Amino acid sequence: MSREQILDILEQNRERHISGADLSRTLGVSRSAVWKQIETLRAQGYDIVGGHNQGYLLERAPDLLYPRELQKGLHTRSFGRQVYHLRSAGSTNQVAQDLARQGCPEGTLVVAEEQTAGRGRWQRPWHSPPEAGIWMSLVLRPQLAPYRVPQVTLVAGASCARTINEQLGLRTGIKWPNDIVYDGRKLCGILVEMEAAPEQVHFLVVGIGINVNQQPDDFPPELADRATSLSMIAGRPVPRVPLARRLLELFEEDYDRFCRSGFTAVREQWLACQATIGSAVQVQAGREEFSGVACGLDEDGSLLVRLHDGQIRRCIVGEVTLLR
Ligand code: BTX
Repeated sequence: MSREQILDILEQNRERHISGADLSRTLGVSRSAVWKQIETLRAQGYDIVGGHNQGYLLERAPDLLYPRELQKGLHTRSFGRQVYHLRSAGSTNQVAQDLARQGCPEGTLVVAEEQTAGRGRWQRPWHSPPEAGIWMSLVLRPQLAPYRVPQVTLVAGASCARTINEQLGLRTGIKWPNDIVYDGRKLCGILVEMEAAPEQVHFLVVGIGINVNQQPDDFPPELADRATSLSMIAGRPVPRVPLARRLLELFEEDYDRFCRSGFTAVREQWLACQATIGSAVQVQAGREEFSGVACGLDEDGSLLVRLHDGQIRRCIVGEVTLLR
């Protein structure tokens, strides 16, 4: 007998208590074995009321990113079909990289309730407190030359913005290349890491961090006026499971289009959610720094910036600051 079977039965009977005797008969185990499994499920966050004599009723599944919860009604081919759920991880990108090296299939997902060494680009830290956000990494194995990998960041950004906007009825924007912002504050970040030969990517790990249920006090002082969360914007707690599930579906859809038809197939969608073009920007690209007005997105995903002397600069990678 597995806990999964008990959960299946309780989920199919949300309107009535199921007696311990019925469960033990159906599953062919003793009533005390059933009780032990119920206690374990409670410890995992499942709100099960009742007991030996009254029978059991599942009142509420926890909003934890358990494979079972994420995969309930998940419409994807490969994204999230294999899920590694961790209470705590250093960095889900690191765990996913290790799995990718061991040959895990495309779409393998690593999610953690908390990260103790979450990272952003250039080894910057990513603050990932327990049960407050979606901290996840997906392993992808596209047929792609390494120079096109920055486009995957844009595809993921477009999918994240689309998911958030659709699920919460918001108008968040993408700050090129990898941040989702609302009212100038960062809500979500994307970190794509790769292992590749000169001509061909071996695998990519797409790390996505979405601030969901933090309150202002949950951010460290240095982020207090630069970061926000969905619940701070919406003014209510936001369930993480449906959001993560929908993100897997929309990201797979966008990624498939990108693999079939290239970046142009996703470019319009990126443009529909962007919050960069038209703004005065400062750009840090390697050791170089320049400012101007972001004036377009090239066919290959590069940001076009018009400098003060009228020249147009293309940025393939870099850090953009929006100037007010
Ligand atoms: P980034 O380099 O663009 O942004 C990192 C910067 O963002 C930090 O230096 C800090 O200023 C700010 N920051 C840190 N934490 C937060 C936060 N929670 N909310 C808003 N701003 C913050 C962005 O890199 C890419 C982040 C990817 C995170 C995911 S989580 C799952 C996966 N695993 C992992 O280690 N990283 C990715």
